Amino acid sequence: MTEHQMTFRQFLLQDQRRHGISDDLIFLLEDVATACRIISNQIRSGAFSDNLGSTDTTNVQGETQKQLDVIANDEFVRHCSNCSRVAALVSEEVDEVYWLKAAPEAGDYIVYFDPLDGSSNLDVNLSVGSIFSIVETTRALDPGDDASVLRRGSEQICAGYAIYGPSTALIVTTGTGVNGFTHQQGTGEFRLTYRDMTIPPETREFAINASRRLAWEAPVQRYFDECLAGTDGPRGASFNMRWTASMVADVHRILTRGGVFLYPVDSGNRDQGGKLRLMYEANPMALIVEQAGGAATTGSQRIMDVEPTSHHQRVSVILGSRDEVALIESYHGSVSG
Ligand code: P6P
Repeated sequence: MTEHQMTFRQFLLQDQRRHGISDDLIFLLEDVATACRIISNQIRSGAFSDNLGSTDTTNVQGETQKQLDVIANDEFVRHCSNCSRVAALVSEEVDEVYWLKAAPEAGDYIVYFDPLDGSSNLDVNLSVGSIFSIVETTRALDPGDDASVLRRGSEQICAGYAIYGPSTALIVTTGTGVNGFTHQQGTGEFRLTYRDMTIPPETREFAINASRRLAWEAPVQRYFDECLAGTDGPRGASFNMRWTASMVADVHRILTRGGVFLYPVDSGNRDQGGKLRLMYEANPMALIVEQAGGAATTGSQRIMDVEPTSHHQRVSVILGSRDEVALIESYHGSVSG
């Protein structure tokens, strides 16, 4: 069997032999893969099962829920609940923490997830994704005390995402690099197709919602304007821009060919602390990006060092090619320094 044909399960068993990941984590990751496989099928058949529309409910973020947001959330809850080691689930779609064990123990897992990120893209048939993060608790959780699920991103043992694009792929790190698996129609297997993903340190491509330029803080405006100044400007180079309105799709492109992604706190979202959420968007993507040789910062702090204060906390996100991220951080430092 060539590595390219290796299934997700076979890769995880190889990972276990090489790095000692536990049976429970393998089972949990297989359950996450099953949830993503089912969500992918729901999306692709959505037009025929009339579930692409919106519900009449809003989630904790104040966003109108798509039917598929609810379906994807329920699939993650159903499948992650199979593992007896999962003590708690934190979902972007639900205010309260799902407590799955009356007496959580040290060594249990907490799973944080955004079940369907970028779901506003569903209406226009563009890429969406699911994001997940797994922490192994070193101290018993206090069930019912939502604050007890708060962990820094540096405590993650695993993170990943599924991208539902022209093909469905599952990208995962368990702390020893980043690997990706494409869903194979017919067999239903996720097969190894992206081995040891790495992000080039330099880039000439950035991803940002440029319509928010007037709201950005000075360091981000400076970075953006210098990129647009082209070869005669201070960067001495021309830049390309991409913005997909799906963090998963933008991060996947950066993992595939480099780049930098920015969703900074600005005057329009500062009251909420930013747009993107720390526990189930920024932290998992930060682990993946760092494991691929990139960097992930708030502009002033490494994302995975942020001490969380709420499980739906938002944060400024700048991540991707490490030299570009370092330059943007230096602009922040020159303002605050
Ligand atoms: P904007 C999707 O709603 C999301 O949370 C991320 O996936 C994405 O990067 C961002 O928001 C898109 O934001 O400003 O383009 O709507």
